[in-house]
Amino acid sequence: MAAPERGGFITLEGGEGAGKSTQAALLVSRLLACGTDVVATREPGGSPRAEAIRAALLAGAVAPLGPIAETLMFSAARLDHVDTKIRPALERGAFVVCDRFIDSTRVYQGELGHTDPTLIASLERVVVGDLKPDLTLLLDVAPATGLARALARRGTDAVADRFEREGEGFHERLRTAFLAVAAREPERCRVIDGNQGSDAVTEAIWAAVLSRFPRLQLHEPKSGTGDR
Ligand code: T5A
Repeated sequence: MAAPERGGFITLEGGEGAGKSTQAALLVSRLLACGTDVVATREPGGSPRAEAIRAALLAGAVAPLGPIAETLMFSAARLDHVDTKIRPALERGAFVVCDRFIDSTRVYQGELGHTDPTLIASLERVVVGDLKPDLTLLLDVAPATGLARALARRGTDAVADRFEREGEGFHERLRTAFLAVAAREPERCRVIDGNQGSDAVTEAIWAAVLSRFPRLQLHEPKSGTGDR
């Protein structure tokens, strides 16, 4: 029997509060409506062992060990996530929609954390190998908008995570670095204006997905059926 066609690997990237989780969930619903097998996941985390590492990273427990240790921990989480969840899903022909992936490491630990880019590239080769995303959607928002959204969602009583605690200058640099990463790989990355209302962002994302995976058009429910 022929092996199933490899599914599509889609990642969403961007700064804090850019709308990644919101749009990832909407994209998953839309892919499901096309009758596709879809796995929704996120980083850091996505598998039980990687989720345990996520808790330590976002609580800031690893930061005192320094930027290299932090980079290694993100990579350790990714290794388990790729091996136990992403690769098996793609091999069975599913779509994988992942909230953050390699570009977050390149930007947060590399560009902003000053971890040597050759170390980041080596880790990427070992951990991810040829499993690069087919499509990366970069949600680009003004840092103040993203931070205000993240704060509104969290509520004022909850504790900000390690990265939300950084100042606005950090988030400006984050935005610039994500845009630079996308510019270096234009065939993989699509920049989506995340400052727009949620519906407009959803439509821009779907247009990018259809352009990368035209076969989905054949399975798309007719508009107006409310079937999304
Ligand atoms: N990290 C991660 C690294 O440093 N290295 C790595 O390798 C990886 C993988 C993850 C942290 O880890 C770092 C990066 C991060 O700092 P997280 O909690 O997963 O932490 O953080 P984020 O991914 O940044 O999640 P956020 O929740 O902050 O942002 P999202 O997912 O982009 O935003 P979302 O969808 O939750 O939306 C936030 C709020 O805005 C509203 C939503 O309803 C929600 O209330 N909203 C909109 N409002 C108006 N208009 C729109 N278009 C809206 N879209 C969403």
